Amino acid sequence: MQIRMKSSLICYGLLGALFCPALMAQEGDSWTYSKETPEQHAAKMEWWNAARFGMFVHWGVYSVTGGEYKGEMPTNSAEWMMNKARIPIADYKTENVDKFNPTSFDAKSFVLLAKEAGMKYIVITAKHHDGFAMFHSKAGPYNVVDATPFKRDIMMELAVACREEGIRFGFYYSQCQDWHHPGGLGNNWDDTIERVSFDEYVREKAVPEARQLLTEYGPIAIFWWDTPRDMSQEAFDSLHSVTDLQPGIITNDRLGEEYAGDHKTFERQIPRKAPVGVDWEVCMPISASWGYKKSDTDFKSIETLIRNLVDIASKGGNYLLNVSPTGDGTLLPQSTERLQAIGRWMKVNGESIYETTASPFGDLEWGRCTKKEFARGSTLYLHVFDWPADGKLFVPGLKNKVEQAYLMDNWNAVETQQTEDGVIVSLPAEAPDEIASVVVVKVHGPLEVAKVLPAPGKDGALVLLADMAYIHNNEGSEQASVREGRRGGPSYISRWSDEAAWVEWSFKTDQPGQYEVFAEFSTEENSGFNIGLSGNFQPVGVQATGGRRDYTEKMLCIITIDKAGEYTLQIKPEAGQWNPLSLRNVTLRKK
Ligand code: JFZ
Repeated sequence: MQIRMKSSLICYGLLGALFCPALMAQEGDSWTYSKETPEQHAAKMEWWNAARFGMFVHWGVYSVTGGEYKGEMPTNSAEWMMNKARIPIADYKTENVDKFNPTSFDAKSFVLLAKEAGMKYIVITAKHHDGFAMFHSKAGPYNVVDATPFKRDIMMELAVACREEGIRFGFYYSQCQDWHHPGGLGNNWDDTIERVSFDEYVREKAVPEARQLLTEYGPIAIFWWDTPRDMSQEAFDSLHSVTDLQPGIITNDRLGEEYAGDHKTFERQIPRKAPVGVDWEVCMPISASWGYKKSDTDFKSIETLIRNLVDIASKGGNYLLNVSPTGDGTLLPQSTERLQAIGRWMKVNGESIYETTASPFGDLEWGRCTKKEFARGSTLYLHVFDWPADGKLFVPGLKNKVEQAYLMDNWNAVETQQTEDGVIVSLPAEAPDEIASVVVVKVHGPLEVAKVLPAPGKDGALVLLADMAYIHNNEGSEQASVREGRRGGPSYISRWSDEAAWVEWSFKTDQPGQYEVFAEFSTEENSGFNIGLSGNFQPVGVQATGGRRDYTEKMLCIITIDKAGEYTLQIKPEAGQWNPLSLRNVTLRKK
């Protein structure tokens, strides 16, 4: 387990002075407290990183009514129903708890479906914010065995089935929000509650329940905390230490604020660029809601789901795909069909996902890439989303000698041609798979990939797009970042309010001479910054374009390039003159 602290001050506050000698310095002023050596940590994460694909399950008494309360459907994810509809604890009991009887639930077939989909682990809501335990809690009778007509310990049945089927099993547990216990956070609508302290709730319920889940349910692979809130040192420590009961357990980063856990959690969104230096996971519901919601028909297409999995794997992360059992304990056919379709794809192509690491390339026009590195060579898995019409697939910058190339689907060999700029793979006319066809390329020796720099086109114009920029963010500042354009529009750099944040692009040119520098941007106020070519800066001022969404293209300055070669173009805010820009691109046009 790792805890990352922004500064030693916070570390004293959170961990107590006693623990501080155990802290190891990191770059800057952030700190790490770890009970494991980096080697132990890496070994522990090995299965998780090899897995790449897991099932998330949001299931609770809210599922009975499919997010509906007295004919009303609050506009939110169904597991938030009690909160959004401000349902009194007593009503939630009669409307939902008393009616929870999922008689069609079968743990074995549920786990087999995850396995069929190619998922290697399951993380399920043992207790969500509503405070209801989906296991036979010893901390109180508000649980599936003691309070519902179903009377079966669902977590135990799943733990057993997972163990039998070789699927790793983990618990989601809402440790801070608990809308039922009088000390839990979040319930501000039920005035019948006679409040006790949060620490008392942690002592009486959260810690005992977590301890029970980690001692009575066999090997638990993952503990997935959620919605961290400020808490006392004692509360934090007592929750934190519970997971030590399962050696090798993996925890996410949502126990407390500033707590890094073993992996980073991205929610609903896939990061544009591969996060570096962390293990990470994207959790995402298969439809719109996490918990089963009757009105939710917004199921992601099979294409989106498979390409998401590939996209995430190509950036070195895991996909935790959420499904939502209904009140009878089954999944809707929309979910089942999708899981089975992913499973069919994984049966053929799983080798290109499991045990792979991130792509060695930048953005690829036709799709994604994953890789495996071995002692004497490497395997590249080219995931082709857009099958080339001319049958030529270009792998930019690949220098290694290709030893073998074939289609994953049918093992048919394909021809490759080595060029100065990369490798060209000759493909048959028909894509083996409409969604993602995998071309396996085995190369000799350690991977050698030349970075491919943007260069002027035939018309002498060099376009530097927002998503090609390297953004330098000052630690702790509001982070300038590349954002996806609205409705497929061009990406742009946004939230660039910090004067200390700056951006740069590398490019190459074989056409020396003078270039006019244009930018497409928007800004609400006049702004001043500096443009530099490999360190030579000149000041530039621009006028307000109207609003944040009013983009304009303006010439900013002229730069001179004496000789062919590689260069970096930098834009740095001018202190005192800077007002945030939204920047779509910078274009150099040869005069
Ligand atoms: C939380 C829960 O409130 C929600 O019901 C669901 O269980 C989900 C997986 O997790 O919701 C969050 C938590 C964190 C963020 C957004 C929603 N976040 O960091 O953006």
